[in-house]
Amino acid sequence: MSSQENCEILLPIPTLQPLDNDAAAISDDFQRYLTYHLGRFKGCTPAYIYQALSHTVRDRLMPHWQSTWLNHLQPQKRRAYYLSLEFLIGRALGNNLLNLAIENPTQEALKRFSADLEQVEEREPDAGLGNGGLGRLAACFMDSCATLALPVIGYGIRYEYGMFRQRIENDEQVEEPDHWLREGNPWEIERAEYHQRIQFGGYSEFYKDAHGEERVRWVGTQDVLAIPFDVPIAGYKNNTVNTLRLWKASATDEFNLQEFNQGSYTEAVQAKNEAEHISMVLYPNDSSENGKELRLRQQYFLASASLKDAIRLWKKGGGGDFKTFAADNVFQMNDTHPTIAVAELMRLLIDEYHLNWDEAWNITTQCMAYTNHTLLPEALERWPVYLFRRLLPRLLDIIYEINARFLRLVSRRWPGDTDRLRRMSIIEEGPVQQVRMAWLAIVGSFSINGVAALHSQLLVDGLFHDFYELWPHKFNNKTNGVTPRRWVAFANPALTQLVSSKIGDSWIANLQELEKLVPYATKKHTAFHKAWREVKHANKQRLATLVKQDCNVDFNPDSLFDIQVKRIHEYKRQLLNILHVIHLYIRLKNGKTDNWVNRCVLIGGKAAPGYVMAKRIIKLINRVADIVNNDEEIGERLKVAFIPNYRVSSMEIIAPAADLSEQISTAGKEASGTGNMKFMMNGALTIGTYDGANIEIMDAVGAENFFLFGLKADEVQALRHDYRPWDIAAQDADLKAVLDLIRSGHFNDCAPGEFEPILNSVLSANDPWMTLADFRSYVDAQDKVATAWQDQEHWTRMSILNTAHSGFFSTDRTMLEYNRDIWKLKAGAEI
Ligand code: 26Q
Repeated sequence: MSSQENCEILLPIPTLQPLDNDAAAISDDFQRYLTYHLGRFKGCTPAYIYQALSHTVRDRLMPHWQSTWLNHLQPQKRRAYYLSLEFLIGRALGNNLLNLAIENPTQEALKRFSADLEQVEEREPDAGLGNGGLGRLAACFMDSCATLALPVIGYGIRYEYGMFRQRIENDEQVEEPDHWLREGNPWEIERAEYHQRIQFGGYSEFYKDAHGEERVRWVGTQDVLAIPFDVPIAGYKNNTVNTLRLWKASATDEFNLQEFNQGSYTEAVQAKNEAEHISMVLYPNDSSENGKELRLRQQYFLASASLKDAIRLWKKGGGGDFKTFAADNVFQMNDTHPTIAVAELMRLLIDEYHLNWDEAWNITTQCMAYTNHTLLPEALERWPVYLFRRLLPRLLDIIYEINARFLRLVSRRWPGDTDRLRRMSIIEEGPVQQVRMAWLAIVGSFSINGVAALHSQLLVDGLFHDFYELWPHKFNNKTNGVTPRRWVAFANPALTQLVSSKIGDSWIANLQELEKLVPYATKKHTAFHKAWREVKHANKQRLATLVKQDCNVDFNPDSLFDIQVKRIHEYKRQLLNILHVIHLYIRLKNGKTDNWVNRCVLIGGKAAPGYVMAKRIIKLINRVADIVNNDEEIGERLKVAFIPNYRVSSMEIIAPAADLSEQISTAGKEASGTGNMKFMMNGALTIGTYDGANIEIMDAVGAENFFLFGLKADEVQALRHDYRPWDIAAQDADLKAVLDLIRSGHFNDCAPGEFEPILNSVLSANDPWMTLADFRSYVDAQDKVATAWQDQEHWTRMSILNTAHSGFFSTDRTMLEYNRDIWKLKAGAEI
């Protein structure tokens, strides 16, 4: 792309006026897209109906997108940028219809073409640009920022392939590529004119500038272009449309030409391929896998492109004097993944804008903020220094300098404390030197937050304690949330209607208003209670249909729906769940059916492709399901299913249908959890450990409406020194029976010893997840669940109270707290 092409010509583009939203206007536009744009003259497949409808809806976002954008670009308007390697958006069509409040006319318009809106919505592939909680949180944040009219721009990567699709074959996970862009993406707009050039490789060169100043430039690099694609993020009925800007990697032209002129056409194409690899695929592991060069490339690609773009926007909005840059801009880093941004901003300010070190450092440390999402030490990102030296040599110079200055500060504060220096150094010494990304983030940021009260406390007590002693003011908590638009209003229209019929509909944008449901909960035997149960029953029917279709298992909606969906990880303890299922199975086989409560247990989630134990757990779940479901003696008393390919759009069906939400991680391991909040909002009760946001959920709803069990985080730590799981098993006949049954090969599929590694892990004194330690209290809590279920009126009351007290867990609240404490932005048209 030549610089001329890059020169913007200002056109007299008018302010767009809102389009008509009646069925006739929508149907006219739809027809025009189908014919004039897509060239479909007679019949057409559902895929084209989806395309045409999406464009019709996108047009209706455009006037608001234009006005929001112009508003955000006003001079001196402070903006926040959410930097994240993941945005797990899911589908857009239904959500946009909801936010524009045009579901009804759209439905009517489609009827004129004998098309059904629900079926059309099903055509849309999920935008699965994330692994799980962290990526979905970013998407919920974007939704709330738009709804609150906060000037926040999301920056991410436009992965060609999102999270892999999971199939279950012979009870095992099989991964398939997710080519979600194959049929085009009507929601994105390419803005090639705003591309950025990203450098890799090369070396640092020292030179004197025209004024004789010593400067450094990064030269001899192999460059890649970053092309932005914008996705509109609509606020809820508020005429605001924010922007999610996703970068695609593309080869530079000269890169190709150089090789091409030397006659090596294939090499030129290969270079192009390599450049474009950067945005090819999302890494599918949710606890970090260290050392993969392509991943580091992705991280720098995102950080550099986004910072350069933010500076460009700032300049365009009148910025020029970097003294005001930190007053105008704040960057929120979603975990350590984009934290190379700290060093990149320093590089840009020093090498490109010629600020001195102290000026640049002051700016950087006033506009960077870091959110931590994990306490697991193995998930803390470290990159080998040699990789940095090869890929990002100039950035390594800067990191070394940041570290040298930082360690000087530490040694002034704690003279002679070499052990502390070693602990706090951004560079970890050892056989292979490593860059500790979390340390870089902490040193470079003015705010560091955890994602639930317990998690934030554990951070400052443990992992980040040294830094907390140095800078206590930097640390804060921001308890996660979820957006009630997608997770209640869109996913659960029947409940939405029922709630709104009692308390009006302003709760959708002000979730604390759900408290008004409390009086309706406490009055028993009312029509409201009955209607509440009917809504749940219908949602369970909808899920049962999906389970039948995807798992070929019969779920009876009259049974208790007991659900655990999330990534498969040992710390999340899907194993504990399945041990309980086996325990119930044994009880039934022994004829202990008194006061039995029929249960349907649903488990779903993806295992990282290289996580052998997680895959084995999936297999065990499926084997147990096969045996239990096909046992005639068991019948409807117990059903078990593993739902394949758990994703955002399946949660939209699952959450509204849950009676019981399983949040059973080892205490101190789950930073927050957000599925727990989606279930609670939809009236499920939680069975959970004292971990992550479960604690705050229990505080909000009251211990009497929550099934708590298990060791607390400090008890887990204390027990570690003398953990004897085999003694626990020997002393608990029920547990022993469960383990014996697994060991007997009862669930094996002609594969002797196949679940031995699972038994060994739970029976090991070093089992970090201490599954057996919580078995007894988990089973007891499950028995309380069953007893509670038998009093349906009481259960209904608890269910309503869960929804009523879920207001705190709206990301609207979370975003208001980020804004109050960290971003300090002015909403809407205020400047
Ligand atoms: C890192 C390096 C290389 C490759 C992959 C990764 C990687 C990718 C994703 C590491 C971690 C993740 C995702 C982590 C995650 O989802 N954490 C969850 O974040 C939620 C939102 O805060 C919390 O609710 C969950 O408790 C937490 O597990």
